[in-house]
Amino acid sequence: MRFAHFSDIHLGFQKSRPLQSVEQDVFERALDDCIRRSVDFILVCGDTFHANIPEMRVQKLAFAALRRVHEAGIPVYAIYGSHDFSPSATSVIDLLAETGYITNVQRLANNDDGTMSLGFVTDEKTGAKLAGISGLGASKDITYYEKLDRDALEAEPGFRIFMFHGAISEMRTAGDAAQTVDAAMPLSYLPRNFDYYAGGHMHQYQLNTFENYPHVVYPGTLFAGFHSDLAENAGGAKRGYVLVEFDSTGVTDVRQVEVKNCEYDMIRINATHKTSHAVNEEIHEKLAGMEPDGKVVLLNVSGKMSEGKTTDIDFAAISDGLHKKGTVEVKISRRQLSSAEYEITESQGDTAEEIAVNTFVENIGQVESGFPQITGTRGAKLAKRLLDILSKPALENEPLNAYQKRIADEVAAELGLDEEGEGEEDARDESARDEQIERRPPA
Ligand SMILES: [Mn+2]
Repeated sequence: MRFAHFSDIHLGFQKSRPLQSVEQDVFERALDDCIRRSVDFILVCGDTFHANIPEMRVQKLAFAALRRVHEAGIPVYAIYGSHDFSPSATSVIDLLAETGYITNVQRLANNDDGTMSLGFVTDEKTGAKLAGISGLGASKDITYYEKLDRDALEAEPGFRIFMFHGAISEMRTAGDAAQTVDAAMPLSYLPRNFDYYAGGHMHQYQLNTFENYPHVVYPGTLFAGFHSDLAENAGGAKRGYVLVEFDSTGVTDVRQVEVKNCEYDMIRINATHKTSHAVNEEIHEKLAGMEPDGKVVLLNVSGKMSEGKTTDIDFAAISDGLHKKGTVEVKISRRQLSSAEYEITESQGDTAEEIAVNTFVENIGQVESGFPQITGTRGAKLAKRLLDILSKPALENEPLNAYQKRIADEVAAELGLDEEGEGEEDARDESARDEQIERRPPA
C-alpha cells in the first residue's frame, strides 16, 4: 500500500502568465504521477491554495485536476493551511469538500472539561486512520494543541497518520525562521507513536525521526509560495511530493519524488564601492555570456554603490533584453541596493500619508534637474500627487488593461503630457493643492 503526501502547493501564488503556467503544469503532472503510480490515497497538508478564495482560473484548474484524481478512485485528504484558511469566509477547500473531491480531515470537538478531542477519518480501502489539525494562521492552532486530549489519540489501534500545518521547534532551520514569523511548537504537542506525521508549512523538504515520533515529514512547497522559494529552486532545491509505502507492520519506505518545474539562471552582483556605471557594465557582461532561453532568470543586485543613483541602472531595459532572448521570467531583487551619493532616508510619521510626504520633502534636495517642476517643493508636491494616483485601486470588475490605461492617463495629465504643445506649467491653481506637503513632525 502507498500514499502520496503533498503540502504548500500555493496554487495562485504566481502573478505572471509564464510562471502561472509552470505552476499549473507542475500541479497537474504531480497528480497525474500519483494516478499512474496507483497510490491508495493522497494527503495535502495545507496551503493548497495561496488564498482562501483564489481567482476563478485557479479554482477551475484545481477542480479539473482533482476531478481526474477522484475519477481514478483515489481519495484526497486535506487540512487547511495558514494561507487557504479564513476565519470569517468560506474557503475553496470547503467547495472541494462539498463536491467530494477532497475530505477535510479535521474532526475537532470541545469537551466539557475544557480539553479538545480529535476524531479519526478512516480510509476505507487501506484502513489507515487519519487525524489532523488545520493551520489557522498566526499560529492560533497552537492553542488547540495545548488543549488536545492526546491520550485518547494515542490509545487508538491501527495504522495512524497525523496531519498538521505548522513549524516544529526541533526541525526549524534558520532559513525557515527568516521566512515565517509564526511561532513554532514543540514536537511533544503532537500525539506520540503515530506511524507517520504528515506536515505542512515549512517549504523545504525535511524527513526526521525522533523518539516516539517516527517519520516526521515536510514535503516542502511543490514549486513556490514565497519569492525566496524561486531563489532556492535556482540554487538547486529539489521540489516534489513524498511517496510512502506501508503495510500492516507500519511504514516501510519514505522517499521524495521530484517533480521538475523549470530551468533557472541566477546572477548575483555585488555593487559595493562600485559606480552605477560599472555595475551596469557588469550586469550586461554577465547577461551577454548567458543563454537564458526558456529559463527563469533571477538577478540579485546588492550593496552600496560609491557613485551614481540606483535609478542609473535600467532594470526595465535589462528585463526587456532578457525577454527578447526568450527568458520565461525575470525576477529582479534590488532591495539591498543603495548608493552613497543618493540615499533615500526613510522618514517618520504617524500615517502612511505622513511618511510619504515627509520622505519626499526630506529627499527632494538630492534631485538635480533642469526642470523646476521636479525639484524643490514643487517636485515634492508633484511626487505626492503622482503617488496618490498610482495608489488608486482598480474598480470592481475593471479589466486590468482598462485600469492601467486609466491610471497612465491620469499620470500623463498630472505631468502635463496629454496637452498639445508645451508641457510647461499651465494655469493650474497651485494653491488648491497645497494640502499636506509641509513636513509634519511625528506626534
Ligand atoms: Mn506555505
